[in-house]
Amino acid sequence: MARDGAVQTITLNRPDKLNAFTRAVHAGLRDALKEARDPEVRAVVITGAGRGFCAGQDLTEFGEMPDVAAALRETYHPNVLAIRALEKPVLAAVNGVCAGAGLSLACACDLRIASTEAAFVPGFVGIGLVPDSGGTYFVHRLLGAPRAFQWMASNRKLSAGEAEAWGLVSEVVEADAFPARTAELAATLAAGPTRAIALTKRLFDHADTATLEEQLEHEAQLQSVAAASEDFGEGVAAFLERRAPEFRGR
Ligand code: LHQ
Repeated sequence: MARDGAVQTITLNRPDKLNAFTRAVHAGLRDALKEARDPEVRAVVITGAGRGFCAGQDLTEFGEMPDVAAALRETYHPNVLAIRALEKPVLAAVNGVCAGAGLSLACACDLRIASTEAAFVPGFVGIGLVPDSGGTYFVHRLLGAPRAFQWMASNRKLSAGEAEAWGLVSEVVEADAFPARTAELAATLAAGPTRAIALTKRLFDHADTATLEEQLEHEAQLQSVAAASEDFGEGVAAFLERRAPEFRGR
């Protein structure tokens, strides 16, 4: 975990095993996401050490998992929910291969960029499992049901370029330029009006299941919250003074 100004970077760090999830990896992620709640943190990056992003569940720990559902509830679910609850943007910087619950983790984030070295593998179906850790929820929203189903029912490895063409990632960057581009994008996000960005995230999370009437009402309510922020005052003042706004995230 590293802090650079208002950006907190969380690096999954088991490079020899492509950062596959163990209990220790879950615990580290949980602590880091807790720390990311600090209001001084205005953007979070999740990435992987070495050549992988995250290969999902460590398959050698499966034996220690007599109750799979209980293990998911205890280890994966709190972290997925913590990412969605963070009131700031979370960027998945997919540096290398992601598979299984590692793919779900990337998709739980607010946006994804990929290195040319990245690849995306469903994983679950390859070992006879269903997508979990939000895999069905997020992938189906990102790709649409037909494409998501066809992909998750195969175990096809998607290249970074294909992932971009499908809209799974918003940008692909040459591997040697990837760390710098990640830092640049994270800094731009961190310099934004954090309250408004967080409220937008909340609105998007509800948009799929709301009626239009409900969503209009939700927007109106959260707009009154955004309109009470200091950053709104600064945004309007900067516009009128013809200068760039200096948002402070409150
Ligand atoms: C690994 C893993 C791995 C251990 C690579 N475990 N060592 C959660 C909990 C409860 C219930 C069920 O579901 C879940 C969620 C899930 O995530 S289920 C899906 C689990 N993940 C997978 O099935 C993916 C397995 N990995 C792969 O298919 C490949 O490794 C990928 C496509 C990710 C990468 O392939 P390569 O680039 O060819 O790398 P590699 O296979 O050579 O892996 C490098 C090393 O990492 C190797 O270790 P070694 O000591 O031989 O160098 C692998 O054994 C290890 N590794 N994934 N999930």
